[in-house]
Amino acid sequence: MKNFLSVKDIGDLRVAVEEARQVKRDRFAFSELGRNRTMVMLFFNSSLRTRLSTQKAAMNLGMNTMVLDVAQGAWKLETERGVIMDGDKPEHLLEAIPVIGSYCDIIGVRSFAGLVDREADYGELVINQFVAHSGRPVVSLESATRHPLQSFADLITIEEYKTKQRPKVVLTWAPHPRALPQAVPNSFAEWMRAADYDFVITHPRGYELAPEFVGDARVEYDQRKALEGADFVYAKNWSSLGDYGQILSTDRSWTVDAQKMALTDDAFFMHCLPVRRGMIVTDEVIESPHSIVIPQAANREISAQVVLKRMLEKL
Ligand code: AN0
Ligand code: CP
Repeated sequence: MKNFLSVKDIGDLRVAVEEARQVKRDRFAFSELGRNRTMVMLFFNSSLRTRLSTQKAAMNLGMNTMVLDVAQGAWKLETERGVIMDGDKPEHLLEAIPVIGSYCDIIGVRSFAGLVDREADYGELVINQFVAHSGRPVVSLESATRHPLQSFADLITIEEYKTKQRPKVVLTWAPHPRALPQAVPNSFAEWMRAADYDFVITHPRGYELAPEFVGDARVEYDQRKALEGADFVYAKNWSSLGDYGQILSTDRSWTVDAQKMALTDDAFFMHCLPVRRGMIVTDEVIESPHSIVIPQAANREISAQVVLKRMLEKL
């Protein structure tokens, strides 16, 4: 695997899920593979799970890891070409990227959507520069439009918990006080469609996701109708795409509560975390035996390890 930026980079999903099972059975089976190999993880945004699970996955493979928080201690980086750098950013990405590349074998990058310039975000201007100029395989740790390590972990989790061949999976928008990117729902939709589940997306009007991610998935504006008979409920907030980066609603009638879960076929509750209780989901639902958010987060180590293992095998 050269880069890991979207579902396209993983190939056959059945093979990938089988490889994940293998890694999970013995996560130290390939601890020689990464010997004397180094991974740099670069964070433009905060993280708990991605930082720890990806670092753990790299260590399981015997790699050395270095983590850099751009906002804490590094020079602030200019990302646009052609600007006169007379502001607060002393270094340009175009120098920083090859420099970082010279110190490592694999680069992981987290760079969220800015939610101001839709074209720049959907053109993936930051992560694409890493692909173009680092000379190293690049792993997305959540880019402007996708979060593939999360979606892969979501797929592994659904495969572990499903009791039907083709479960009904419902992605539901839920309220949040801050504007969030569309990366998690975009990516989730892309992977669920590739997995060929019975996949439904529900959100208030105005929260339509980009057609290239929705594809032929069913969109149902009535959340209750969407939840009927669901086997998995995946909650997530995102800001508007049409009215780019805006919060159009904080309507708490969309919060996932026990009444909503009662409409489902005893569904499992999922969320990528971090999650705001009382906004996205009630305490009762997230603490219920059918909440699988913790095993879902634990599978982040597994998805990262499959991806890094494949990259190491190609170095
Ligand atoms: C981020 C998002 O919605 O993209 C990261 C989720 C993994 N969430 C927040 O910023 C709260
Ligand atoms: N789900 C996820 O990516 O979490 P972090 O933002 O904490 O890494």
